[in-house]
Order: sequence, then C-alpha cells, then structure tokens
Amino acid sequence: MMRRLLYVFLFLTAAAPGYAVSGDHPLINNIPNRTTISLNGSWHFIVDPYETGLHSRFYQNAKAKDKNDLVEYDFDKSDTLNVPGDWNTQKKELLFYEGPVWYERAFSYRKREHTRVFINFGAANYFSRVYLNGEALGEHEGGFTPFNFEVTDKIHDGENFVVVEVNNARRRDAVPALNTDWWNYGGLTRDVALVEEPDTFIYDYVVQLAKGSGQEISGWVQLTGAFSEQQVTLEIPEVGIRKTVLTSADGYAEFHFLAKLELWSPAHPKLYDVVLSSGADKVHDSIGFRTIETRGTRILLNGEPIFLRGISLHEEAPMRGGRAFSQQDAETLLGWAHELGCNFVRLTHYPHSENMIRLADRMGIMVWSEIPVYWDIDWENPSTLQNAKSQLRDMIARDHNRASVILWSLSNETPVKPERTTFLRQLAETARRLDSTRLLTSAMNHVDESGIDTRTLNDPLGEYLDVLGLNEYLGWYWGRPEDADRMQWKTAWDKPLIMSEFGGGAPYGRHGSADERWTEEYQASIYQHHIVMLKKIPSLAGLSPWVLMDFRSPRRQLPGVQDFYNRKGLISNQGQHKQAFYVLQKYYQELESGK
Ligand code: GCB
Repeated sequence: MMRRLLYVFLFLTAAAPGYAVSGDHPLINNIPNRTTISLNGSWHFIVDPYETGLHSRFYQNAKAKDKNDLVEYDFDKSDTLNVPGDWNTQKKELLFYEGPVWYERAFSYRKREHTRVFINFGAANYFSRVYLNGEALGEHEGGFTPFNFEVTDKIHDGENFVVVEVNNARRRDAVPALNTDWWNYGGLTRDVALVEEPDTFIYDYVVQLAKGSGQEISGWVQLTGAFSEQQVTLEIPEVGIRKTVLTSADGYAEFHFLAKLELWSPAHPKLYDVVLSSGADKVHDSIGFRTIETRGTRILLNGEPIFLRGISLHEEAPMRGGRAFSQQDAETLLGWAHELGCNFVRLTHYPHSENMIRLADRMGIMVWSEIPVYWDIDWENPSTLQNAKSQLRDMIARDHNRASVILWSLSNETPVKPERTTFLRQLAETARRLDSTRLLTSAMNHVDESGIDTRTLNDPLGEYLDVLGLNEYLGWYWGRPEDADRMQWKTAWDKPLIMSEFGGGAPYGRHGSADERWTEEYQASIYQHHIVMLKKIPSLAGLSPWVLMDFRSPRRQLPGVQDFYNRKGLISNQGQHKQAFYVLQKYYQELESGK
C-alpha cells in the first residue's frame, strides 16, 4: 500500500509545472518481454543550435502547400541518424555539439480494438520533447532512464510521424550539472518502440525474496486501466507455484508466500520463468532470487559473506566508440569483466541500459547501479532534487526485479557541506521507501588526512548508507604508488567498505620505467602497491578500480597521451589489454581460490 501511494505521490509531484517530468505514464516494467514494434533505425534530423525549431514548429513536419508557401525546413530532405545511437560519433561535425537536435521518423500502424498503445524510449540524453502527428505528448528530463507516453488516442490507423527534440545542453541546475569527466553524448541513445497492451494490464510488479529471507517471496503488482477488483495470478512453473490474489479497487495487490527455490549467486546464476497474468494480460519475466544484507563490515549474499571482485565501467562502446547500447556491447564489456575475474561491476555514473543488467543477471555478475548526482550540483534547488528523485525512482522501477543489482548508488564524489548532505539524505529515504531490499551506497572522497600514514573516511553521508564507497587515487592524484604499502585506511562507521575508485592513466603500448607517469608500467605499479594496501583493510568488502576501458572525455586532452580519452582503462578502447589488467586478474584469481 505504502509503495503504491508513494508512486502516485512521486508521479504527481514529478508532473507539477516547472519540475522534471517523466513521461505521462508511470514506467511500464519489463519492456523486453512486452509486445513491441520497434521504431529503431534511420531517423531524419535537423540540428538546431539557435533553438528556432520550437518557434518554427518543426514538430508539425510541414511541407510547402503550394509554390508560394514558406516552410524553412524539410525533414524528408534532411540527413539521417541511426537510433539507437548518440549523434556525436555518427557525424563528425557533431562530435562536440551540445544543444537541441530534432529527430523525425514516419511509420505505419494498424489500430486494433481493445489495445492501448504507448511509445517507449529506453533513454534520450538529456532533455526531450515528444510529438506524435504534430501533437505534443510531453517532456522528459534525465539522460539515462526510460520514459513512455500513452498514444492510444493520438495514433492513426495508417501513416504516422513522430518528432522528438533532444537537447543535451548542460545546465547548472541539471543532474548531472555542468561538469563531468565523460563525453556528453546526445541523442536517442537507446531503443524506441511502440508497446501494445490490453485495456487493463499489469504495468509494474515486484517479485523478489523478502529482505533477509531465503524462502519468502514478497512483492506486489499494479494494474492500470478501467477495472474494479481483479484477479492476478503469479506462476513459477518450474517449481509448480501458482498463487492468485485480488487487487484493490485501484488495481494494487501484494503477495507473500513461502517457496523452495534455488538461490541466485555468481556461482549459480539461476533464473526462473515467472508468469503474471490478469484478464487479457500475461507477462513473462526471468527472475533470480537472492538476499543481500550487511552484518558489521561484511556484505552477505544469501546469508554468506561475499567479497566483491569488481571493476568500474562507463557505458562506452568498445571498438566503434560512442555510447554503448547493444547486446553485443554488453557482451564485450561484461565478457572482459568476467575475464578479469570479476563477480561485480560498478556501472558508472548513471543507469546503464537494460541489456547490461539482464546480461549481468544471466552471467552472475553483481551490479552497483548509480544516478548521475556527480561532483557539485545545485543542492539547494528544489527542482534539482525533484529531478534526482525522478531519476532514482526510474532507475529502481526499471530494474527492481533484477537479482544482479545489489547496490543503488546515490552519488559520486560530492562536496561535503550541509545542503549536500540534506539533499542526499532525502534521496536515501526515497530509495529505501521504493526498495527496502537492496543496499544503498555512494562513492565518497572526503577523508581525514591528519595521520601521517593513516586516512579515515569520515564524510557525514556515511551515516545514511549501508555500504561505504571510497574513491582515493593514491599514487595518481596524490602521493606515489609505493606510498600505498604503508597506508592504513579506516572509516568512521562499522560498515562494509568498497574501494570504489583508484587507478592511473596509460595509453596502451606506452612503456617506460615504473616511476614514469603515463606508462603501462606506472599504472601496473599503482595496482601492485594497492593490492598490498587493500589486503590490510579489515572492513574491505570489495573493490571496483577505475576503470575497465578507456573512455572519451573532453577534460582529457594531453596530446599524444590522452587525445580526449581518459586513459585509466585496464583495456584500451580498441580492446588491447594493458599490464595492469593482468596484475588485477592475478589478485582476483588468488581471492577466488582463497589464497
Ligand atoms: C573520479 C571520478 C571519475 C573520473 C576519475 C578520474 O574520481 O569519479 O568520474 O573519471 O576520477 O579519472 O579522475
């Protein structure tokens, strides 16, 4: 009940004028297993640096009516971009572009009785306005979360056109704000599809183990449509489970029952076919069941301590570059993480595509998922808070049935000041209300430096988290690699610690001595000395060094070395493995074999 009220509350507040709006309909969960019609492919586009498109009504997709008529744009004669995909890496002249781009695509559709139709966007960076057949559907803010609009009454039987203005201009009040260390890839960066549903359908549900219980399934379903009370059936055919519940008048029902299931873990990533049906709607999902908790400084998976052998990564496409989005991208990136010996990935610094999370579910890789509350943002602005809450809500809503996701991360390296802590405390409260089963974390970097060879993580944010993330960069931004041998790390709380970032930059193939910066040897030396240090941290529960693969960043220009890439990857953007990869791989092999 609480959850439903919260959804309604969040939805209403999100839709208030002047606030971040998240589509016109709450997210439809489990898009990959719904009936969809893809709108991926080639879309016409018009670049609009002076923001004339809105005034000139590009969304009408007009044609000159006669030889005298004045229409100063023409989508049909304009160039095309592939969707999904960022524009920066598809057109040379758009590499640095930040601003509005208008997309247009025609499609035909056959209307059917008793079928509701939605248009769903996997993600669009950053701010979007969507139009169907010249009519506004709504707006969405946030570059990495899905959104949808109902178009049942607006879609035509026959020819249709959709126009989307996507604007990736950075703003001081946005999330993230003006400054990041990644490329601001703009565009329709994930799948676009029509989704067909019956008049009444199950738009969201949670089917997970109750917190701390390996045997009790606890969850809820929410219908949308015109109904009074209605039956919903949940089945897990493989173990003969079939439960029926009756919804309240507004379509909500909870269920709690005991079940004997094989638990999901990296060693045994068991997924069950779960079937939910109600009236004309039936939806399948592949769900793993596991518990995740902390006890003192340990993280417990299914009640047993587990050490997170991880790596951080950006959603950057291997080889071809640009924003990653495909199944193949996910397979390459998680394949490398697997080769490294990981049982855990930190997906920075924003929610990655659903492909990635579903693959992690299948591969048995635990996931840290993060919203882009990064460095300094407009902490005292209520609409910025609302925007961060919307992104958090949608990250959780999309993936709340994924066993691989064990950690929701609220932020990365935010400055320690009261207004920041108040902001993040509110995000923590929101996350706990939306999902009480997963752990909360943040990557912090504020430490007490008063000891000579001792550092203490004491950011007051730690109080609101279950797991502490620490980005240090000993040997790169301060000190020398060998200083790690003597360094002792403490924290102000009796909670598990993840070294969420450390590392150093080296282009693949650049060699020299271990004390020469920008060489593979220097990078490897940072890892070697860190391993000595990490072994001595009693509360260490895992690590996710920086970073799996080199990635584009406008801040990293050093000619001949960086050339607009952050070179801290263990693997180059062309897939070449650097020496440090093998140093960490060896450590992970030792950990796995219990040496
Ligand atoms: C950090 C940030 C990460 C940067 C990295 C770096 O602390 O969290 O986004 O890319 O350092 O390379 O400096």
